[in-house]
Amino acid sequence: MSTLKDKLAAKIPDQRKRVTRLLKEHGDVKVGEVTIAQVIGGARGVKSLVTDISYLDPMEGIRFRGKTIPETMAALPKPDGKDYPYVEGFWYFLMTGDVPTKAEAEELVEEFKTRSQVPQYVFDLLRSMPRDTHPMTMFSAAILSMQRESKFAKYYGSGHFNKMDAWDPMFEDATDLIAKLPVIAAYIYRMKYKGDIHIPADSSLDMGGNFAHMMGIDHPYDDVARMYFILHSDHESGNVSAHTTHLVASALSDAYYSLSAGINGLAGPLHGLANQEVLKWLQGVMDKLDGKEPTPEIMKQFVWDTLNSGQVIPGYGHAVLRKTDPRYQSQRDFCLKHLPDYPLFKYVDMLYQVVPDILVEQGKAKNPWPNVDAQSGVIQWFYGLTEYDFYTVLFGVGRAIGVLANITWDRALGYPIERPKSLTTDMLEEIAGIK
Ligand code: HAX
Repeated sequence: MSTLKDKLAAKIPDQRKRVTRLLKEHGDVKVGEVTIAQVIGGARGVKSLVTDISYLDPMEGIRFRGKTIPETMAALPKPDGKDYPYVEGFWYFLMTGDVPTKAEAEELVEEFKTRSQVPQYVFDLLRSMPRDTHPMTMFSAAILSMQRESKFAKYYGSGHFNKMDAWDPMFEDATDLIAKLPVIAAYIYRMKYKGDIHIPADSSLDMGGNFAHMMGIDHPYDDVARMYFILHSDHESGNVSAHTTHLVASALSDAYYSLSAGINGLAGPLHGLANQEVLKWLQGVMDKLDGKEPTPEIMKQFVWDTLNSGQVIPGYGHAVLRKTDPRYQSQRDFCLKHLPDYPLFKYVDMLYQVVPDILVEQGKAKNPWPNVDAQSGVIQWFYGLTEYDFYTVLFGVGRAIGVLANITWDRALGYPIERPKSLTTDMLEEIAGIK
C-alpha cells in the first residue's frame, strides 16, 4: 500500500465521524432558502453540495485545502531548478490536505509511472475517429473506452461490495486515470497536429516534465504544464465539470464513466471551452487589424460589436466570482515574467483595461472581471501551441485531478445518490400566489 493511501485510510474515519454527527444530530438545521429565481436560474447560489478539497470565495477566489494559489505554489515541493510544484505532490495535497515532503511527492512520481501505460485499444480508437473530430470528443471517448479497466466496477460486481471500502478501488481508478491522461492528451495532440509523429515518454521525468517532453515543447513549458494542471484542477463542486462528475459517480458509476461525463461538460463554451473561444476571438480581432497594435478605442469597438451581435465576451464573467479570478492573475504574473512584450499578451492586457467597464455599462453581467480562460490561451500560443481547439484538453487533464479527488472522498464518506426535486411551472405559480 502506498504512503498516500495509508494516509488517506487514516484520515477517513475522523471525517466519517464528523459527517455522521452533522447528519444524525444536526440534520434539520437550515443552511439557506431557495427562491423561484434560483429554481429557474440554474440553482445559482443554492448551497447543496459539500467538499473540503477547495472553496471558492466570491471576492477572494479559490483556496485549495485552505490555501490560496500563491500559498499553494509556495508550500508544495518542486522538482530541482523548477518554479512550479510537482503535480503529483499537488494530488497528494488535494487528497489529504497535508503538504507532502519532497520525498513523498517523488514517491508518487514513481508510482504514477507504473500506472501510466495506456492500453493499445485506446490509441486504436483514437486513430479510428475522423481526424477533424474535436480533441475534447477524442479525450472523453478515450477515457470512457478504458472503463473496462475499472477496479471499482470489478469490485462492485464481485458479489461482496461493501460501501465502506468502496473508496479504495475508486482511489485506484482515480490514480490510474491521472497517470494516463497526460499520455492520452499528448497522443491526441501529436496525432492531430504534428504529423502523427509521437514522442515516447521519458521515464526520468515527473508528470509536468514528461507532458512537455511528449508534446515536444522545451523548458519552461514543463513549468507551464505544472502551473496549468494545478490552476485548473478544482473550483469547488458546483461548476459543470465538477458537479457532473460528482453526480454521475453518485449512482456508483466508476471514475471512467464519471470523468468522461464531466469532461463533456467542460467542453461547453460557457465553461472550459471559453479558453479556446478567447483565442479564436482575439485572432479575429488581430486579423481585422492586420497585425497592427489596437488602440483602446478600437478594442472597445470590437467588444461592443461582439456584445451587440448577441455573443458573450469569452473569458469574462463568472457564476460565483465577483472579482478578477486569481487563476487569471497567476497566469498574468507568469506572462509578465516570461512574455511581457508578446503582442498577443498586450491584446489580452488591453482587453483587461477595456472589458470590465463595458460590461458594467452594458449592465447585464454580474461579474465584469476576467476568469481563468481569458489568460490561459496566450501562454499556450507563446510556446507554440497555436491549435486552440486543443486548449480545453489541457484544462481537462488539470480538472481531472480535482474531480477525481472529490469522487474518491465521495465514496469514503458514503455520500448518497444525488436526486434534487423538480416542480412544475403550475406549482411555482401557486407558490408565487399568482394562480
Ligand atoms: N459577456 C457578455 N454577457 C455576459 C457575460 C460576458 N462575459 N457574462 C455574463 N453575461 C450576461 C449573461 O449572458 C446573462 O445575460 P442574459 O440575462 O441575457 O441571459 C447576464 O449577463 C447575467 O449573467 P451572470 O449572472 O452574470 O452570469 P451567469 O452566472 O449566468 O454565467 C458565465 C456565468 C461564466 C457562464 C458567463 O459570465 C459567461 O457566459 N461568460 C463568458 C464565457 C466564459 O468565459 N466562460 C468561462 C467561465 C469560467 C469557467 O467555467 N471556466 O471553465
